[in-house]
Amino acid sequence: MAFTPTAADKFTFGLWTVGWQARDPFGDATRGALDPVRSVNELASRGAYGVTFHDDDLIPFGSDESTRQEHIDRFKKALSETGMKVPMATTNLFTHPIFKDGALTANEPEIRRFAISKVMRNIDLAAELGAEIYVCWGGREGAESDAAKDGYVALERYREGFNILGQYVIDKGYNIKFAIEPKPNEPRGDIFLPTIGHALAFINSLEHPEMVGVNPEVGHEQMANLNFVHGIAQALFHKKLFHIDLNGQHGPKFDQDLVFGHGDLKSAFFLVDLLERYNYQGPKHFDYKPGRTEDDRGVWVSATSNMQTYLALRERARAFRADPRVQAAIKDSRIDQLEQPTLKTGETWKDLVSVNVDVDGLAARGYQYETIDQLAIEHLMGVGK
Ligand SMILES: [Mn+2]
Repeated sequence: MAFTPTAADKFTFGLWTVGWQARDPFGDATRGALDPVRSVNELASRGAYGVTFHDDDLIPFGSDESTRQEHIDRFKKALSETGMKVPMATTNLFTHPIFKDGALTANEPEIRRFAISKVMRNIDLAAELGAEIYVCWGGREGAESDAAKDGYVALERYREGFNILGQYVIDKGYNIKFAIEPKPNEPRGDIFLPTIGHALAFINSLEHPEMVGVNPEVGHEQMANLNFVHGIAQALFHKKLFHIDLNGQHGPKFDQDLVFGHGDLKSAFFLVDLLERYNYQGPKHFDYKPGRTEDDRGVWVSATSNMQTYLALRERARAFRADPRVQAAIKDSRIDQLEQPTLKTGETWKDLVSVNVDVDGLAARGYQYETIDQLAIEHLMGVGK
């Protein structure tokens, strides 16, 4: 494909994505460990803007102080040699068995205190590396049995955790905001803050809601059978789209983390259309997993595919919007009338007390959405003209 990613596209990848060794609940790793320095170099050479990491992706859990510093120094050297940025960082609060009952919502205070300490330590590193977004995915914050966890009290502890971390960032003077990543289930049977909507409501309960937004992931909302484009529209509407995780998923089943566009392609098309029309300026972060079937070559092919697919969809979406037939269809279907406020200037509810319209005529009208939908499909397939 003729699409060349550039730094201006702000494509970023988690170290854990290309670095996934493809261990799953039924099978061992199919690939060796990947040196984060190599990941930085490979991604830079393919046009990525930056990388992101969990603390444990870079510094193995339990490393002593000097080992920790060696890992950080090597990583920083690779960043400065390639010009790669670190716009986001996050904490691994799910792999180590200490977190098997959760981190910020673990029943035991000792574990919650350890978890917050682990987050604060990595926030220091995130700030040092220039990250402005700190993602919080609560993969283990949940339960398999409602007998095991009080869902009301768990939210109180979750809120307490975010309030402590928010105060930490304020007191340290860091230029960092948090982004909550919702997911309905997996690894827990049910995870707290399962969707974009749950997270948005929760944020309003915090001491500093302005410091917290969302990091929605394509596959996570689709696992809940929700419309990701609508979810992103609502996050934008509330000015809470601080970050985004792009990948692919085939509806409600286990978390597939496919390459972006390799799941629901039509939804991906309208997602790119929305992000571009509303001028989303944050990183376009790929949180995917190269197939377990792939070797090293397949890993890097799939990394490039994510970026190529985004750029191809952007081109298709622009062509769709520029097509005079689409513009005519928008008018013909009266789609643009949604922009007109319901009340005219100076009107109040009093003007709606007795509304006389042609009820039968309006009810009989067809919208012709089938026309614009087919135009979208034709542009998506590259046969529109
Ligand atoms: Mn996922």
